[in-house]
Amino acid sequence: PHPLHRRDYRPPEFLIDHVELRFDLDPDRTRVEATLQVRRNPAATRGDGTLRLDGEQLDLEEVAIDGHRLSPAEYRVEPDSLTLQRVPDRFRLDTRVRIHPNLNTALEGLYQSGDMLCTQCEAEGFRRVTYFLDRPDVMARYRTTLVADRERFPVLLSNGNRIEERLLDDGRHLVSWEDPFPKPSYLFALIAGDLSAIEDRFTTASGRDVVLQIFVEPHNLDRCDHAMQSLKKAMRWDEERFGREYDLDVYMIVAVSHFNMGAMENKGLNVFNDKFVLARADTATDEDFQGIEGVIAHEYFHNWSGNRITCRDWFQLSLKEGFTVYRDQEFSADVGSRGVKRVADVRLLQAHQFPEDSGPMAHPVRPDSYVEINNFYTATVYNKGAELVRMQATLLGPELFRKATDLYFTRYDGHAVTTDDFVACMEDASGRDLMQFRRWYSQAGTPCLHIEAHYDAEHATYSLLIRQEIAPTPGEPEKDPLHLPFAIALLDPDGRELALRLEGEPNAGDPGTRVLELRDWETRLCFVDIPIRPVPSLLRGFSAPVQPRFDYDDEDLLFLLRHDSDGYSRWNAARILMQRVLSTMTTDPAAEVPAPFVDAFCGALTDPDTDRELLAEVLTLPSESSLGDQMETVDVEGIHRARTALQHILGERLAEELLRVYRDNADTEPYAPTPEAIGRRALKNLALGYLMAAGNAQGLALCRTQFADAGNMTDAIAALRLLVNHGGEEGPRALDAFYRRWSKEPLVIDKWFSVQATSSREGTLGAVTGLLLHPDFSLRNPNRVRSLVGAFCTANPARFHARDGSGYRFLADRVLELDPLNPQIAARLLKALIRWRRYDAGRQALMRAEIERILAAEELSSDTFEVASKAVE
Ligand code: DPP
Ligand code: ZN
Repeated sequence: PHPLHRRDYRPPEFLIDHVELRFDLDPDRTRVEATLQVRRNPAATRGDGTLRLDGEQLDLEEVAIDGHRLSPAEYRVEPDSLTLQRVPDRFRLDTRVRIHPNLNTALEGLYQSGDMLCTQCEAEGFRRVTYFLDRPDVMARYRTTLVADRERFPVLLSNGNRIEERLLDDGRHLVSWEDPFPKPSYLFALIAGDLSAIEDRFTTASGRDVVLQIFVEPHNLDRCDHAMQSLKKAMRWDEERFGREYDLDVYMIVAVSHFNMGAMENKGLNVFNDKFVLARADTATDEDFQGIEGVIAHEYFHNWSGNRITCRDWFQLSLKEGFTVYRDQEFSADVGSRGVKRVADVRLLQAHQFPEDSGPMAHPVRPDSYVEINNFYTATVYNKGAELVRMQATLLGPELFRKATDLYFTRYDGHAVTTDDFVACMEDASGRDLMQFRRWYSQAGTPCLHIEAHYDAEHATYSLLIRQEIAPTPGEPEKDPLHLPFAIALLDPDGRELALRLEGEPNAGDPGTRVLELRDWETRLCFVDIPIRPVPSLLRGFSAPVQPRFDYDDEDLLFLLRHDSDGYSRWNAARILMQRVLSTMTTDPAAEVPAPFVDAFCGALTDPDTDRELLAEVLTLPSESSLGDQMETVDVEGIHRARTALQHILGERLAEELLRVYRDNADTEPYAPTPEAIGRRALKNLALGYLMAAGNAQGLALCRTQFADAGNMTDAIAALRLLVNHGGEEGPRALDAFYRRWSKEPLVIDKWFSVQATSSREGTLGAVTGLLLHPDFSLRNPNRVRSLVGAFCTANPARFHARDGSGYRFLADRVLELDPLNPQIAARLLKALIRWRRYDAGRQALMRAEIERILAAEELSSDTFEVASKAVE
């Protein structure tokens, strides 16, 4: 497989204005007839009239140009294309192909999920449906006719509005859909199934009446409410915050159980992984409820940031994903708690994007090359991309940013554009120069900010020296300094924010946060009129995706933890304190836990004034993986031992307070996923976790009761996880009871698999290997694979990184089994192995050997090949 390069982009030589599709649907054999209106692209250089259409795994039966059937000598079929020579400047192309949805285990194109048929066309799945110019800069209007057995597939959906529906005389029926908006092929969708829907309505700001429907299998009808409420909230929010209205008469969401990604924003017909639709208090956790709200909103927001305005090519993926993630983050912050949301987003970025950015697959937010685009649906493109939009919003301020997004939506409506076009709108609307800022899109790697501070009591000045450092990444040995917003406050001894005046400025502003801009490798700042040594609150709100390095003393961190009004900064102070304690305990198992640390932990735990959800974030120890990220060489056993020991110590020393927190936060009202109630449950279960880690007898009794009586899945699964980790006979018994109760609920059974895969018990790999044979396990369902194999390999470092390499062998075996079935999922799993250079020599050799074993396999998908080969380059 060869890489594609961004610099090779050329406009398409031909355009397709209109597409007419007719599907005779059958899981074994589906016939697809396509009529394409093709014409030369006046904006492209004229070639010799050769038209090469993308197409994979299609059995071609017929091709005709302007009604004349071509003989096989007049076209060429290759495994990935259909080529026609000397075509006219404007013509009608008819093709007829057969496809086999029930053999499609890759879940790209048209496939079978349970009893239904569905599609996934992003990024390049449409070429498995019919021959086409399958690239996002070819935008066409679609009319789609679906024909299928009426008993088996009573519901037939596609994009846009329904324009015809009738019965045929052979027991089949026909439904036609027309989408008035031109769209790229990756936004095409169809659904056929025996589905029920909940229905609601929404009236847009300008008075358009929209029908909202969520389609699910009939037995799931009672768990769509939260998704529907989330959708309506998102529609209103986008009108208010971004001035964006919905544009069709109907908005449909369909939940399917076999899905590679989270969800898909097809025009007017979103297809969702059912995990992000279905929720009822007893089957879904608070995290699930929040995930649903976020993903429903994300896909809805794509209607403007993605569909009306799409990407010119796949190198520009972050144009729609970075911007849409930013939009869904802001939505969740507005409808929930802003501080908590920011902390959660930063935690995610640090846990997934930072490691990616320093590993062998590091790439810029706008990549320069790829072998397989499916490998680039990454934390960098999505989450770092969102941070780039956030920084631009910060640099412009709310009014100008809104002006800039308005300009973007007007200027490019109906077009396929680039991230550069997006930044140009930011510049044009604000008059600012973002030339240097653009480097963020083209340069990989996480910058380090080395910060030094000096307080001069005599002159009452506080000066900072900030140095940027960016380590080389694959293919990019030299880096340039970045332009970034740096938010700072200086706190007086009472925790109040000072009014800040930089040397040379006439007046101080109001007390609070100051956003400064850094551009150079080195920046010196001097604040004047600072009467007393302040404590700096740095990079407030995590104003840029960088790693700040500042040598705080413990006292200042304890002070920030107590006083800082910025949620991120408090959380960060707690993290650094915890990392320090854990790092000492990792190297010296006999080390004492400092008393001020325990006191501060206790103070936060019993702080009545802070949002409980934020407290739960602040009081959670850094994960083993994130502790490993802080070390030169990851000390797998040392970290696990230290973290377990610290949990134990805190649980023991603070038993009384933890028990009180547990009792004070018990649920009294019926379940509701409100920020307040979510916070109570989070804090309660956090307390229970520490008690259980310490083997506290009362804690154990509470945990048993909670497991037996839980009125919601959040509490049930938290108790189950603790009982399983606790060991003895109780864990297996609880697992059995849980399985018996939920065996008919696939999404709950996913959790049952996950709890076992992430158990810290010694025999976990054996248990996980055994579960591969469980009748409910299947390599063909991505959610199931993620819940067992994915969870073990990414969320259980102590067991996955077993010194004997058994975890690595287990993963490589699964990748090799999965690759022929579903390359996307196989390649994604393999990413758990690629940061082998971070480990000791023994583990390095074992990990590398497994990657080499994969590379030596006879047939490898381009997905898996790309990840494996880049890992050992
Ligand atoms: N475009 C989808 C999303 O991120 C992923 N396929 O919403
Ligand atoms: Zn998206």
